[in-house]
Amino acid sequence: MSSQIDHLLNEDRRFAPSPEFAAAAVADASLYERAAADREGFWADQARELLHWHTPFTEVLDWSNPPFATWFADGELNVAYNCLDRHVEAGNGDRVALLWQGEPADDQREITYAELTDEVKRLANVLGDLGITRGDRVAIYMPMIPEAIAAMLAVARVGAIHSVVFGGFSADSLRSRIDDAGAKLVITADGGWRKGKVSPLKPAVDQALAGRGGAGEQETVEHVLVVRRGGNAVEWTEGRDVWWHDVVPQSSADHEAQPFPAENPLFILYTSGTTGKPKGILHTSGGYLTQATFTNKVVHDLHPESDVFWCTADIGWVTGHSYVAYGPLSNGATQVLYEGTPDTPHPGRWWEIVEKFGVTVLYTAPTAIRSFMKLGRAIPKKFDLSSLRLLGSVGEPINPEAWMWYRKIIGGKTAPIVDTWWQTETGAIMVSALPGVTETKPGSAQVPLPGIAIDVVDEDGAHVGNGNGGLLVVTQPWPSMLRGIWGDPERFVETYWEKFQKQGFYFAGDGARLDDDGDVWFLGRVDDVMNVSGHRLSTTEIESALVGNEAVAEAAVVGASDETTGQAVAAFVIIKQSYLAAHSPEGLAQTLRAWVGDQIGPIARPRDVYIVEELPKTRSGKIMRRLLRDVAEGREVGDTTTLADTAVMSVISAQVK
Ligand code: 6R9
Repeated sequence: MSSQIDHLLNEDRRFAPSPEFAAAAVADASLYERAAADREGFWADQARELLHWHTPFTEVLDWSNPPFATWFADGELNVAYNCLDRHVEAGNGDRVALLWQGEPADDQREITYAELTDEVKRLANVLGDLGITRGDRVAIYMPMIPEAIAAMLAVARVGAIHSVVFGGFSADSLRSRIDDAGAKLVITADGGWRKGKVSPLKPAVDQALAGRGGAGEQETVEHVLVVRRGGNAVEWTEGRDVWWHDVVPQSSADHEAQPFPAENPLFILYTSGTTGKPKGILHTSGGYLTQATFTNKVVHDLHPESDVFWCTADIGWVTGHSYVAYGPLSNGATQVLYEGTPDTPHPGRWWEIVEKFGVTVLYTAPTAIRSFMKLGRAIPKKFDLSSLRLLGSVGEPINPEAWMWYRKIIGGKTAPIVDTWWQTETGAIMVSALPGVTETKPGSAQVPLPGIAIDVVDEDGAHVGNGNGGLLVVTQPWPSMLRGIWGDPERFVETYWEKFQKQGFYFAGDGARLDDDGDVWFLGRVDDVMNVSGHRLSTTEIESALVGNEAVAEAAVVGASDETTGQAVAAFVIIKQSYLAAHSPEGLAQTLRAWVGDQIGPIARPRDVYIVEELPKTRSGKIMRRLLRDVAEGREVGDTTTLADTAVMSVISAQVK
């Protein structure tokens, strides 16, 4: 066992749920028992209990043609009906669905389930007028405004397929996604508010669609539907462009939701990150909605009549699909939707929102938590956060120090934390503690959810056993699993199923380790695993050690090629302001090198420690280590188009030189 495993296994802090929390929790241990006794029956129960089926299903899972699964295939439902109409019909039309906060402080709207249902029905009629029918693809390129949620639901309502493209992506990224999906309609806004000013969107759509339709080029887009939000001037293509406010309010609010088969495609979502053509991950309706609804309910302990849920993710990534658009609305919950950035107009904006709306359940990413840590506790302490009773984390491994800070400073030392592992491909949460049931452990995502079968295996697919590291696999199909890669079934098989073809396991691409209790610790993507002098080292492990030092606010580690050791550890660290003032950069680098050596072992001691002001991140908050590797290896920095802030890399390159 390597020294880094020992380091992780040294984590002995445990937090049992309080008796009060456990007593009121949605989940209880019987879920595990039921699922263990009959996995498919368990999911069938969830699908029947949590959703309305226009036509009840009799089949559960069909796995006769792996890896192509179907779930509940002979059932019929309407996803939007499940998220809207049924709540109104049950007498909850007056419940607030969206507590929307625009970035400018006085831009605020409360939208009830009845109002949102109305808006979606009108929009569904407009989509019909624009020629959108079942199976058509609609690109959505919007800021975080209620119309964005309405757009997703209206597309779902008519049985069409949405492809949400993050509003910060470039015209080129939008173009390639429109092309790959063959989108017929683009729904956008003139612009949205970001960092204190209007950030235009429509010009990028115009640019993406400009000069198309020539010889050999097939322009699939027929119309662009535009919400007025930013008030910025926009160009207009007559006949193609349509203002939302010219057509939606005028349209009829009578629209009956038609049933569609459970396997009707719901959305395509392109995965960000690595090189090459983006993959259009395809999700369908019944299984996806079952697992999104179930996990949102039990993992976020959602009590729709009393909770105020806030998932801070943008709708441009999967967390915004499952835990902003679909999960909370299917559960009939009240949620906050915030348009702007966390630091506008002041660094306490999020905490101000928590106080203002009385947020009870907060779901966010480790990168956000660490950037708040960097600013210091004084900022959140200015606000009343006592409404928060449960905290969630997603997107990256959360290092124990950030976990503890989250618990103490944001959660008032009482709110349980659920560290939830899943992917665009899995559609919904797969590995997480159940609040009120599981004793939590800082840094570990812990256990598969009831009904989910995972394992940690070696290169040959054999279970590694407790105390060992390996690769995370999903060993049984699950309801919200991806159904394929849009237009590329071969790539789907190759990417996820070929590696463990013999066993029929889904390969997630994540390294993981089982501790002595059998709990799962995620170690980052396997492509982020370094090999230093023949020792396997995880980037996450070393980052976690660095952040454990009191001087460090944030850290990113990469393996840089090294003549003698194969790879060497290169660390990029952000130092807390107070330490920067009092210490020299050389002294700090020296101290941190020794610190990592002490924490993990000499093998993990970074060769280079670069002190920087910022780290390159994607819009979903993932550190782009590939770019840091370019810097550490002295290469020209590669493609930065998926960065949230494309200027960051030139700043870092300049600082490192
Ligand atoms: C939901 C989402 C998926 C990748 C995944 C893994 C990393 C997500 C994590 C986590 C450790 C967690 N990841 N949650 N790693 N602990 N709780 O993030 O989807 O954008 O597709 O990313 O994110 O590496 O493979 P997506």
